[in-house]
Amino acid sequence: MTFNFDIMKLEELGWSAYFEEAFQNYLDLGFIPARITAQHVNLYTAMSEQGELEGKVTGKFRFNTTERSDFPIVGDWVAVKGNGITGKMSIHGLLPRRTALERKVASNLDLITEAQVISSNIDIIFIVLGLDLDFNIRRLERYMFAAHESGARPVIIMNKSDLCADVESKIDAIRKIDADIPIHITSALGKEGLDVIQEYLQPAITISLVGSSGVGKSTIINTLLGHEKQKTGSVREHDSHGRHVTTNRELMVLDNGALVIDNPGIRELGLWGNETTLGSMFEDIEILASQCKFNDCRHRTEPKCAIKEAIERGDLEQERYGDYKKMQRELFILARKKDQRARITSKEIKKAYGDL
Ligand SMILES: Nc1nc2c(ncn2[C@@H]2O[C@H](COP(=O)(O)OP(=O)(O)O)[C@@H](O)[C@H]2O)c(=O)[nH]1
Ligand SMILES: [Mg+2]
Ligand SMILES: [Zn+2]
Repeated sequence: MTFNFDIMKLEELGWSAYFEEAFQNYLDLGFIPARITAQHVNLYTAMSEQGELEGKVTGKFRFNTTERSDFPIVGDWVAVKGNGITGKMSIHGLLPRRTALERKVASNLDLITEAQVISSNIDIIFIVLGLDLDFNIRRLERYMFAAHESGARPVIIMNKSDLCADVESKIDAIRKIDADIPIHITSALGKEGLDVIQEYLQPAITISLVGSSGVGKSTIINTLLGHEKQKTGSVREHDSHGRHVTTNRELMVLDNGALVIDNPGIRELGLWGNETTLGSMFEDIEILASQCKFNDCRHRTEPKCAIKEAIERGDLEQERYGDYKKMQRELFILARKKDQRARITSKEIKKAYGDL
């Protein structure tokens, strides 16, 4: 028997009554819970009460899983057969996710209608923006949508304050799309503004950092860790694109017990979710729409359209309305595709098994 003083208790890894209940079915079968900390193709690393374990999903798991999103990802709790001495495990089951940050799988031909889970069982999402050339409100709206869908609490970090002279106008622009979301200004390089960020980092709280490549996510984590763990890349000055240095997601434990997930930059954030979330993000537009003369107003040429009037008065920005329409359209297409896929699947089942 070897003793590993680095072994963490389940609660320290974010375990709660929610998972305890989900784990009941596995308990009597000799499985132990483990939390996925890294993934290299199909090889996973996880932390458990037996220490760090490494292994793959079983053949049976693979065989029974049809959806990409039902495979484990960083942040997930899994039921494993594990051995702390050899450090090996086999993954037999995935516990239901308490929260999940998802996007639509990016596919060139748009043939795939599937969710990709970015990180799971997170409490807080740091949406990191670069105050240099990266600042983009449209992209932020997409991150906010994904964050609201996830069930975790979004917080905005505007990094690289040392490279921006006009921070206020950018805060104003964010306030227009969300009046309440916490916004923090930092310079990870200059180690400024990070004490406020520290307050979010509580023991057993899981935080995922998202944002474009090069905005400073890894630099922020390194600064919070107090040492260089995550590789950072320098930004080419003319286009503000960081080199892709973080290729894999990783869950790390900070000295104070907070759990932090670094992510590679997401180039394209396809919406995955439903219109209700969009409605709560664009409440002003929904309220206006309810004031149009016609119930089925499409806000184009109809008379007494509250949306058109608000745009003319300058109370609603044309651009904001445009974003709303665009996202609404994307979600409509998504819903129809999901529907179609479900129908095909049931048809396939019918073909294989007949009508029961
Ligand atoms: N000027 C400035 N540069 C920063 C700041 N934070 C990070 N950087 C630089 O931006 C580049 C990309 O940072 P990195 O942490 O790799 O970004 P990531 O892709 O989001 O993880 C690196 O060269 C960092 O040194 C900051 O606050 N100010
Ligand atoms: Mg990085
Ligand atoms: Zn209208």
